[in-house]
Amino acid sequence: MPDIALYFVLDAARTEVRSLLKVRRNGAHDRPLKLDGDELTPLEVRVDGQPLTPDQWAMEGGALIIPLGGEEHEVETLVGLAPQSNSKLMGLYASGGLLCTQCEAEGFRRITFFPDRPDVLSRYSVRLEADKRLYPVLLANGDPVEKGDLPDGRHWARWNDPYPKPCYLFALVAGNLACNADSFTTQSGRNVQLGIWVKEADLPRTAHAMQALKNSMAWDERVYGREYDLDVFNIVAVADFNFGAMENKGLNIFNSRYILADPDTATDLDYDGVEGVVAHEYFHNWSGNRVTCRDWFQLSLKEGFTVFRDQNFSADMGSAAVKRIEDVRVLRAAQFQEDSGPLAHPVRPESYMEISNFYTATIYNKGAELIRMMALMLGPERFRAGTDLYFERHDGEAATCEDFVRAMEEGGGIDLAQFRRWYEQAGTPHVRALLTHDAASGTAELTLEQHMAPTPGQPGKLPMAIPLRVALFDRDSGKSRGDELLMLTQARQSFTFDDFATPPILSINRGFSAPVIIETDRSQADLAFLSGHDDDPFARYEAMQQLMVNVLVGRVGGQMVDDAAVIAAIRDTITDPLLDSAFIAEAVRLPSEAYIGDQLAQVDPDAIHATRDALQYRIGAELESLWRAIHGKTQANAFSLSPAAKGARKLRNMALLYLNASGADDGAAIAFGQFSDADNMTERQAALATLANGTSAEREAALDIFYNRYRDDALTLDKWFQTQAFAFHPDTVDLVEELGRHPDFTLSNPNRVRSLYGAFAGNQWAFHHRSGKGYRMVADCIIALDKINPQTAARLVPPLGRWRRFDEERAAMMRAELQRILSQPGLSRDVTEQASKSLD
Ligand code: HT7
Ligand code: ZN
Repeated sequence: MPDIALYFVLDAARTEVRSLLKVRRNGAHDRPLKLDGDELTPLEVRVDGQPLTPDQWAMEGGALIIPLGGEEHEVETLVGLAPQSNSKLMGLYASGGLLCTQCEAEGFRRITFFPDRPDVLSRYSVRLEADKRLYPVLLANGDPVEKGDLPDGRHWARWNDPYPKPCYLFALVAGNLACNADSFTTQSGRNVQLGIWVKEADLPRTAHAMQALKNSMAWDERVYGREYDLDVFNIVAVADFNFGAMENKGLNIFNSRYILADPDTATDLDYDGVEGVVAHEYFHNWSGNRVTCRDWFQLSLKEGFTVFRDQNFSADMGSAAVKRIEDVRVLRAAQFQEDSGPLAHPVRPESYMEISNFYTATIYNKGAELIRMMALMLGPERFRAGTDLYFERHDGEAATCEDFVRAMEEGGGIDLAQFRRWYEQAGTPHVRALLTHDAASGTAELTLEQHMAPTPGQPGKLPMAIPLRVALFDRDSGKSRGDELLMLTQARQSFTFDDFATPPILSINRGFSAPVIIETDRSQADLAFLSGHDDDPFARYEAMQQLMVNVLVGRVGGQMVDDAAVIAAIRDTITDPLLDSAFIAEAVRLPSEAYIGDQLAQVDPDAIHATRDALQYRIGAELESLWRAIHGKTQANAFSLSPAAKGARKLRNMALLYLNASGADDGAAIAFGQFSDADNMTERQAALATLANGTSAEREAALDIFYNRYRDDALTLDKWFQTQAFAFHPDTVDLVEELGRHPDFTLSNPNRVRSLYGAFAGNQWAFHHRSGKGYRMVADCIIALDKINPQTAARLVPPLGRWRRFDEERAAMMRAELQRILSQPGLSRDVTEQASKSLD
């Protein structure tokens, strides 16, 4: 399909789409032309200008089948769409008065008949026509070429995209939008017009996104030598969106959550989210658009690589150490859980029922770790040689993960034969590390053993190639001899280190060099040493976490484990003048209840909650005066997004949390004071969250004030729902049930659904309430939402699929809910796949 011309007559109730396809037979065969379609009816079909009668074409499961005689033809179809009734938010749909599209993965077939697969690359010319009063702005991919007015208050615009692209990158937007306009001059001196399009009232909230875009453009030139290739780059923010954003060529469409930010409504985390997602979508212009995927099994080719690129960009824009800690926390929470459950799949999957279910933490975050390991093994110059070769060799092509690995091998000069298993084998490797010391010879020996548990469809696993950054610390001097990169390639392997008079202390998987679970029997004393001395910030953080995990897991298992080492390590950390505040806040944060559960053979949500709460109380009470002092340090200057200011807010919020955990009489009053006085959302929401965990009178007051202040601002009201759903409150399960009936709750907006039910399902203590009510509520939501938006419904299923990890009673109730979901008539393919795999 070398060329496609599309003609849209746009209207929310009834849109007409005429498409003209240049069709060329691909190879020697006599099969008819098959054009994918989903909920489409052909109103006209023409071949080479001649109308076909209905007996000259056929419908086959939504697809249009047209027998064609020659080698080349022009095929024309006309269809009618109803964007305002499209609640799936795939294809062309209406959102807050706008008309917009979402085509990845298979939405284009809901707009027109077309071979909807990523390896069909075509040049697009698009004409949009609409009522000028309702839709004064008409945008599509590529560059604008012509526009004009029509009688009866109508107008039109034509856009051409010179770069052949797969149809999943097609986009249009029509609406009443205001533009934050700016420009960027590329390294070769070309001027690019940048536009961020939002509702007029939201314009003041677009500055951060624009700065992020310009920083991303400069960063991709500097770090990867990649320049932008069109004259315009537009971004549009929409309120109803199934995902974070979409990298359509020259016309990115965003969930407004990842564009709009100001200090009054966005937390520092939200600001970072905007920066990261703007960068991610921009970087796709090369890793995804110029080089795209041959088929959807290769999804991680673009997603894993692009996540790796956006993570490094954000690290360069702020604190690299803290960014790495945050990224690993997300990986462990989302991907390690996925890898150990019924939905585990390789980074390059071998089958799927519904591709939308495969936009997972494994494809994105583990995929990024694979690229990170290759970059580590190659070093910066050879990695850059590999990416240069990849872009040069595959520009304009639909490529595979194998193509990427081969470019790394040839460009970087490395053998990745065994490394390829990371793409094939699902599951997280466990690495057991044992360090022994021989005083007579002064040698230390590190023995590493790896194993991987079976995953669905993969009963046996082969050893992986695991790059582990390691350092040994001399016990007497407190110094290490520096970092070494060890390659663990066998099931069991030993490494020797000379000249150690006394047994050294092991620092392993520094920087989280490989996405594995390390098992060691390092003592609490050795972990305490590393938590205070390790010169790798990630390893230092990790030692602190392990210290805490040992206490928590031991106590949940009924052992009397002393917490003195934890409290001393926290005291040393918060009083260390050389550490920055953001790092301190990360280091002293207790592991989440879910993470503690992951370390146990069976999850006991009540015992975990009580044990974690008790340790939090001890840390709060023992160090109360220090928490008070930290919290009392208010910021002298006006609000700023400098790393120092963000770090100070993060640490102050942590101090507030521990102060409240200490049981101090004035805890709620201090939290309410912070809530009332804050000049920014980071401190306001943290105070609200702290109050929401308790039962004070201030809790209700703060929730009411927050609601009344932000009731007309959907993105900020999401925080009100989310904070209550996340709260460690004894009645969270009942409160969430009530919130599901709140007049501001709606199933038609994915952000709102995720804020309430997504957050609730991530609150281990509340969701796994022994009554089973949490399971029933989430299942009810999935069943109701499936009729409106199956993609978003399917994303709520995985928490129910973790039943094997719980006691028999809870497991039975979770299974019963999965069975109830599966028994619904007309259930979508999306939810059917997730629920049936979860039951297996
Ligand atoms: N590549 C984009 C994926 C996406 C998506 C997938 C399924 C359904 C809706 C969707 N919206 C966007 C986003 C990204 O990774 O950049
Ligand atoms: Zn992406």
